[in-house]
Amino acid sequence: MPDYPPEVNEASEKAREARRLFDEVNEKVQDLDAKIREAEDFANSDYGEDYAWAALKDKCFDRNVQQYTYQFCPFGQNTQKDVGAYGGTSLGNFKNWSGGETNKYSKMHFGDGQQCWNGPKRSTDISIECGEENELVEVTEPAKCEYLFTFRTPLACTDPDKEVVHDEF
Ligand code: MAN
Repeated sequence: MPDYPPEVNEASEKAREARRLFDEVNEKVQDLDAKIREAEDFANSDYGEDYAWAALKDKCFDRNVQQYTYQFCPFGQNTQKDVGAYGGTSLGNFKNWSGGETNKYSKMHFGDGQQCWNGPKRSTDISIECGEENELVEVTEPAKCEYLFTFRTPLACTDPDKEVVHDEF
């Protein structure tokens, strides 16, 4: 170590400490930024009345059909994977609820999946039914690279508390 004058040593020590503090604060800012983005994403998503459908966020459901494992990830990306293969083919990302005005939450549409050879980008339509458990019960491909999943979930069952009560006379 060369012999620097004490003021130089002091200044360089201060600079080191300032950098350490900066890195510490910077890391906190990045953490907070990520949390803000996550909260904004959540606020901008449609999880239905009482956010009930948020229970399926970050969950995925599998079903094997012939040589494929199909995976349904409700607000994420669906995939088709050759049994035993690594990775998979994207069958689309969640786009929107597509049950129409009367039954919006009975269907989901996924689009912009992996391009089909001589065909469209892969897409999935999900038909959602009432069932005792969350389960992907059927997978078909009605048209080339257009997939149809049937998903059962207790979330699609009518809440007895919310059923229309008819006046009794
Ligand atoms: C793969 C799969 C099939 C699809 C064909 C189209 O084999 O994704 O589901 O029909 O590609 O070429």
